[in-house]
Amino acid sequence: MKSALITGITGQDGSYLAEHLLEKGYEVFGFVRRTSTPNYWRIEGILDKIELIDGDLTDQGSISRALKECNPDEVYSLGAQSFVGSSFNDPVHTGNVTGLGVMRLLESVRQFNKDIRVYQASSSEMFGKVAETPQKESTPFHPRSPYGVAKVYGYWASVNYRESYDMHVSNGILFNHESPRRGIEFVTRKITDAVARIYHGKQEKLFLGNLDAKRDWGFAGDYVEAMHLMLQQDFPDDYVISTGETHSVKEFVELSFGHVGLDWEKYVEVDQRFIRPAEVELLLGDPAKAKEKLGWSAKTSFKELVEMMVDADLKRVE
Ligand code: NAP
Ligand code: G4F
Repeated sequence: MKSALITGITGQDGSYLAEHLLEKGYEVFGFVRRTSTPNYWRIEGILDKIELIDGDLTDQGSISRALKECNPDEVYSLGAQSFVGSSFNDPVHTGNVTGLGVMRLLESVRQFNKDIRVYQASSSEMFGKVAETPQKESTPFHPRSPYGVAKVYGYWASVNYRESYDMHVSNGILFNHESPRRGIEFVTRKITDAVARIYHGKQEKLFLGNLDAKRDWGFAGDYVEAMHLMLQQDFPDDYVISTGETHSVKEFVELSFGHVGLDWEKYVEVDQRFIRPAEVELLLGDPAKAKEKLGWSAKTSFKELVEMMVDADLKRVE
């Protein structure tokens, strides 16, 4: 039986990945930080099937101890301060967790057992002010936030450990992926939650920032399959994971309100508080390499994703 350690198991992707690996017969361990109130809502259904190990990505000793405790075949490095908006307010903390945290993990793996395969959760935010469209593995990086800068550090740390120590470390350059388990601060979930609350008479307005930003949005459940596939390859590599379609925030809004028969223009207002100091205007990924080498492609359409999220929030709010 194979085993895997997932950092960030309490997050959106960690929860889907844990379920996917359990289905594949893995023994699954999760690296979790202590919080005053446990936030296990996403992994509630599998708590009796996984083992949680305490630690924090800012604490090298805790990472090394976790590796010794579970001795995994694979490590999935998903733990991060992952919200771009907050990274402008806590840039140093974001750098410490999202950037240096990756280096700590890689170094602990190298010292403990360099044959452990590692997946690094890299991001399309690294492309930032995009040099070309669509973005592919060879597109130069130009991050536009402290989060993006930290992810570029984690990306190159991963490449460096692969080249220096011959370790099996792969970067998944994932474009935005969403689900009913998405954090409420991200724009998609903020919209679908508001649609449900407005529909049920519990909210009057939805305040948003830049409605013209475009993203390549996919479903998180599809994307975790690509993470696993990367670690099953003979050689480590870097892969863009995306749908190959881009849509604006406004389109997401229109479709979400339209799904419950509401006219979005009556409810949505632009609020300067949600405009970022620097914006990533357009992301569109080219997933050709993932399709060719991993046999992976996104299964869920944009419309299916929006409707899945609105329906889940309608049910929850009701
Ligand atoms: P998420 O829901 O925000 O989850 C982040 C996870 O990291 C949570 O489990 C969180 O734990 C954990 N974490 C935060 N700080 C930590 C620390 N100091 N020590 C240990 N764990 C810590 O993010 P996600 O959407 O699942 O994304 C997973 C990864 O993929 C992240 O690295 C993200 O940056 C990257 N990524 C995401 C997307 C996307 O569109 N979702 C796209 C590209 C890349 P708590 O529950 O305790 O907060
Ligand atoms: O949903 P967002 O906050 O996601 P963003 O910034 O694209 O980052 C997400 O995707 C990255 C992959 O590209 C991940 F690496 C990262 O961890 C995270 O998961 O914002 C999407 C867009 C932005 O252009 C933002 O300015 O929506 C725009 N937006 C407009 N109004 C808003 C709002 N974003 C948020 N969060 N809240 C708003 O009110």
